[in-house]
Amino acid sequence: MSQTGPAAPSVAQLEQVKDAVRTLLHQPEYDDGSAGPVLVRLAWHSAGTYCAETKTGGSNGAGMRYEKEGGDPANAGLAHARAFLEPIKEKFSWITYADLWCLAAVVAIKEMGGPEIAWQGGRTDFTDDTKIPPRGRLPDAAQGSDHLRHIFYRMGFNDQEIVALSGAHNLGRCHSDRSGFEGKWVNNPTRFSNQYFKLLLAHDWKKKKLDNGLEQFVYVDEEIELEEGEKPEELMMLPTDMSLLSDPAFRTWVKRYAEDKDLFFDHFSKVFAKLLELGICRDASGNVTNAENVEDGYKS
Ligand code: DDH
Repeated sequence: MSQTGPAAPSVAQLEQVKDAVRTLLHQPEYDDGSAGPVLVRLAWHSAGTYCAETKTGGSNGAGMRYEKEGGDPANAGLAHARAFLEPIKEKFSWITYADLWCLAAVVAIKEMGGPEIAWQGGRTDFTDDTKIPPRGRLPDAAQGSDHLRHIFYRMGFNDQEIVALSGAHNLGRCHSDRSGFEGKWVNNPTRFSNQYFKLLLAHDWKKKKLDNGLEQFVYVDEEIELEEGEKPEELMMLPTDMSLLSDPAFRTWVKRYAEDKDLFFDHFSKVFAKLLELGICRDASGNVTNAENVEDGYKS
């Protein structure tokens, strides 16, 4: 391992980047007014390619800058998140894309009312696409619990962690021009909470076939008082979300998180930190030992 890398950024330098992310989150013209949800998805998809057995994929490298990963249909729409962050990368060129993507998600979650998440830097960026893992490692929303276990066990997560991670669907929405699914999971999709679990349990979700042939689950609140001309808002769940209800081991955690917001926040904080570290090896002082260009990695 090289000790020749630049010094790790100071707390003050990191604070400047975090401040810039906080400012950027406010996007009145975009979706529900916040860049937060799509930034969280960017970090998750950058890390979620990890395979514990082959030790490939993970949050190092920022491979989505290359067509091989960025052009994967599973990553449709994440160009918006990368574009949001580009001016920050330009201004603070010392931070790598791989670190910035993960840090932005941590800042976004906190700003949207979520828990504090431990974050460590040191990821480096690939300089070509040769280390990008094959496509097909991210979950397919049309499938069920066997698929979820196949995908998330490969990354090294257990059943409890799968459910906790899925709670990120408190945030954001599905876009018909990205995944093909449509709508949001909760009424306020820019506020981090355990509402997703509460709604999963509370409602009688009905299957709905979309014009593109995809099936999702929906619920319309008939009780809600509407202004004249207002249409009742439809909330949605993906087939994978519904499998958290039908699978007994997953359901136990759905119930616990619906009942106990603090427990969910605590578990989410831990599991999201673990997600962001997938594929990163560190020595005792926290230096990354397997970065693409170790010489360029920070030393503490
Ligand atoms: Fe997700 N997710 N996700 N998701 N996800 C989508 C949106 C968002 C699946 C499918 C979809 C996680 C797990 C799963 C977020 C965070 C996380 C969309 C819609 C689909 C489809 C995309 C679009 O049309 O724009 C599936 C399947 C799984 C699973 O199998 C468990 C996890 C683990 C996270 C996480 O962050 C820990 C977020 C945030 C969004 C909203 C994005 C946006 O633009 O808004």
